[in-house]
Amino acid sequence: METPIIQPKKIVYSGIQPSGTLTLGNYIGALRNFNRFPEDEYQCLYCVVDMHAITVRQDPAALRKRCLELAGIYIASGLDPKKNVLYCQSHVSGHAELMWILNCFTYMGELNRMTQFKDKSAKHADNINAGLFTYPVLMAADILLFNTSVVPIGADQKQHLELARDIAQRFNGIYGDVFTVPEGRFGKVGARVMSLQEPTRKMSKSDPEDTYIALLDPPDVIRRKIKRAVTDSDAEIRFDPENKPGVSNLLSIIAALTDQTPEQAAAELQGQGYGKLKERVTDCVIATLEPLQSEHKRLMADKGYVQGILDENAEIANRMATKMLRKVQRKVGFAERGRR
Ligand code: AQP
Repeated sequence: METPIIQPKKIVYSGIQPSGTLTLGNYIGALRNFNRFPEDEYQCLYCVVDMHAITVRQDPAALRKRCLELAGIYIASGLDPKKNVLYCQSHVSGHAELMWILNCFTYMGELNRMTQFKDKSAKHADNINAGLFTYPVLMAADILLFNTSVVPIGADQKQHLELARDIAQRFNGIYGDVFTVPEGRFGKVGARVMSLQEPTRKMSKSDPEDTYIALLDPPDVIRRKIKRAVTDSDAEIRFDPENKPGVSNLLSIIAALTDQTPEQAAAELQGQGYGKLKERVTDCVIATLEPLQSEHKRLMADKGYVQGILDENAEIANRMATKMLRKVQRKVGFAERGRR
């Protein structure tokens, strides 16, 4: 009998910063897509990227607390910690070690073009640190460290992913096929959820509270924030992001949470006012978040369990990372180790 050929599983990798309370943007653009990879084909790693978070000044105690909370959100959103590798970036030193090597294969001109750097420098003019500038190289290291094939992310990270691909191809061009060149996976709807108050800007967890819906906001807060969301002065419910950004953003949220297109969501609300549109958004958001919130509450009452998951999974991630790191170190010519 012929032995069946077992294909190695493809690696899926993504991370979220514990830089604030997660928003509906993080959920729709990234988190809810993490569950969509069949386990017989994919090995998924989801990281709490605390090293990225300190590119902006953080309160240490609050950051530590948010790392655990974010791990809880991963689990509460349905990621089984026995089947997915859920871990903290700072527990795996390979991220920083690979980043240093990749820094030497990234050009200043490439980093200068990154729009997130420009946006964040404008937001944090008093702290434009080197980490903010080299953030995309750390992101490339996160991804390439595990030979990742697929990266589920929001549209705002497209440019960073392109850079990771360029770095991988550049490195492979010099040393042979070392890295898998990763592909981005973006949701069809909701890849860019916009601010409730300035719907031409993305919803961001480090912006003022009334601009975003936090995943852990109670129903009355969700209702209030959506009620105050910016729309426009004519009362037509139409999906037209250029001319009606506020209304279109609300339609996209409904569409993303009900697996419709925004046009279908608009058609269902034809002839009704913005009050009805907002009620519909509120209902969809609350129905989506309620189960996640109650599971998260349960998990946070047992922090030891969540900490245990992070510790166990960091060991797995470390083993996987070290294998790749040693390969890269050998390729660039670092000194041999353990050859006596
Ligand atoms: N508004 C959004 N719409 C769709 N996707 C989004 N993501 C973030 N905001 C939106 C996706 O969430 C994942 C994790 O992002 P992150 O927290 O690591 O960093 P970020 O993109 O910089 O997100 P924030 O909320 O704006 O964080 P802060 O304010 O801390 O910088 C990514 O896949 C991202 O695309």
